[in-house]
Amino acid sequence: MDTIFALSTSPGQAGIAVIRASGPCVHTILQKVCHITHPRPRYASFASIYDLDGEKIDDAIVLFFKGPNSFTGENVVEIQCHGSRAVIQHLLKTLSQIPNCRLAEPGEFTKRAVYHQKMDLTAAEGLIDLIHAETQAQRKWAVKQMGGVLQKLYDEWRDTLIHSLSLIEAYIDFPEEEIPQTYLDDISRETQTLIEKIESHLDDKGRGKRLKEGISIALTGAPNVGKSSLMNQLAQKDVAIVSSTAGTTRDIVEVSMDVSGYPVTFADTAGLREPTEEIEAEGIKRALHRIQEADFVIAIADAQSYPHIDEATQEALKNNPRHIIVWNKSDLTEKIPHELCLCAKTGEGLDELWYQITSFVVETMGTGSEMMLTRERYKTSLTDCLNALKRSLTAPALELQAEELRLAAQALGKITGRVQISELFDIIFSTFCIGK
Ligand SMILES: Nc1nc2c(ncn2[C@@H]2O[C@H](COP(=O)(O)OP(=O)(O)OP(=O)(O)O)[C@@H](O)[C@H]2O)c(=O)[nH]1
Ligand SMILES: [Mg+2]
Repeated sequence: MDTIFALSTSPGQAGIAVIRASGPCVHTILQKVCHITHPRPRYASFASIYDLDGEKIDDAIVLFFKGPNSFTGENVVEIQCHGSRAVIQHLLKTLSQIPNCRLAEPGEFTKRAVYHQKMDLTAAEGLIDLIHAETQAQRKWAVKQMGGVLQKLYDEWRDTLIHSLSLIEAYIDFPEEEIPQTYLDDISRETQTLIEKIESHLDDKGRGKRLKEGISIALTGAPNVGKSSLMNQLAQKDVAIVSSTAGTTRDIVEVSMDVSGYPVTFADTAGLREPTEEIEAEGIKRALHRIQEADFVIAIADAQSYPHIDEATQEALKNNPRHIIVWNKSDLTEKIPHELCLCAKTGEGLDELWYQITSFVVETMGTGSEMMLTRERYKTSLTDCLNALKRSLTAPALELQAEELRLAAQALGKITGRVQISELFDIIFSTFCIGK
């Protein structure tokens, strides 16, 4: 097996850069580059590092991890050198000159960790998510997944299945003995319980998807009511063009924000009306689509026309029951009691709107203790498992029941990587960055 190496910190200038290598040539690297012949595992050594011609590259801190007690399960060395482009470039070039050493592919360190059973696939995916986490809720769930919550759950379910399966198979192997009815009843009961558990687990109300992709909130209303002005207030920057010309916004303008730790994408859209020309018509078409797809819609109306809301907006809101109405331009009229009023020009009333937005987000995402299904592949395999379990309940023969239970166990094993699935490995690890 090759020894792989990569820059594990982000490229570019920095105080310190970490270059990591894993594989059988780690000792050669320690000797030839760090001039260390007897590395002490897990101890930081201050060492000068050299290229293969003996020219000093830099001073560094060198850490050696002896396999299997390392991230990848192999021998690993981490070189913490100074983070200049020149140092990094020269060190990487030097490592590439050592026979059987090559630059790692994206995610290859973690891939090796999975191969050496340091973690399962769900934990590895938790790690990918942790690296990409931008909000606190994303970080919290990623840490949990990396810690093995999903693995534990799926392994438990798989063990139950394998237990049932082994009971049945014992009787298949000895057909002269009839399987006692109480065994069959127990297996059916266990299968039924598992079906219920998986069904409730699968129904995560889209939380996992939203945690990963963001909760989508769309702004809508007639032209000129102040959607773009409100967008700029929410974003606290000038992201959308504001003008007194009706029909200014055409393209969807998106801004991603962190709301109570959750990722939220706000979308400013074209004002709804009978379009005056082709481009506006396209803008409105996109707006209507976004309103329909959004998790939550903020409809803006002009406080001066209270309580009238234009037809087009009313029509659009029928397609999305999760919406609130905000009366804007409150500075131009008397206060309207019991309504959410706003002045998007000055930001007055924004606190109340933020309160409503935050409440929606927190309600949608739950208390934080729920399981999240952040990947489609989990859902696909869980559904396969569920279907096989259901089929097993009505299987006309013991052999067929066993086959369905085997398929169900395999589907669960596919999530954690308990079965041989090298093509799946490639898909998952290609989304990593190099050096992890
Ligand atoms: N007085 C007052 N004027 C506002 C307020 N909010 C927006 N406006 C003005 O209303 C006009 C339209 O604002 P926009 O934010 O561009 O409205 P819009 O809904 O995005 O309009 P379209 O993109 O054309 O659909 C601008 O002249 C804004 O300055 C407000 O609260 N009070
Ligand atoms: Mg606009």
